[in-house]
Amino acid sequence: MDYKVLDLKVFGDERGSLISLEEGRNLPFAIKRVYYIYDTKPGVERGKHAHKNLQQLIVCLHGSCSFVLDDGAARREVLLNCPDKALYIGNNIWREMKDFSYGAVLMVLASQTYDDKEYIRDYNEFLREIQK
Ligand code: T46
Repeated sequence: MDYKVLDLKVFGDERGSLISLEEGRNLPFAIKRVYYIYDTKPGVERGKHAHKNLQQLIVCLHGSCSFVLDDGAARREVLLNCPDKALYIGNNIWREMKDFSYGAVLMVLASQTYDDKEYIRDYNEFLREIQK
């Protein structure tokens, strides 16, 4: 399944912590878009789609959230609960996000600009797409 959980290097000292995401070093693509998700309401689930052509790196900057990842053959669950952990997701992975803690903030770095046409929002269509 085309996903990875990366342990990011923390530059920490008595002043606090700093993490850098840099193309070619710990970021496997050039960033074309950044978005963030916050103020999620209790019990909500988000995502429930796959992308035909999009790589993303996701960091939970505050709080926690779970990702369910599915490549049509297996399902994995990843808990993001620390800013020094990043979730990389490649193409053709169905994702669902759930269990957002109060005040959770997710930052997402994306390899492409927003294009609604490259989303697959129907699970059966996703299964058909990955058979091709
Ligand atoms: C993903 C997960 C992790 C835009 O106009 N531009 C954008 O760049 C994005 C990401 C969204 N939007 C609009 C489209 C919808 O009207 O914002 C609204 C909410 O988007 P969506 O329902 O797709 O949000 P999530 O949280 O279900 O999914 C998002 C990303 O869309 C998706 O790529 O992998 O976060």
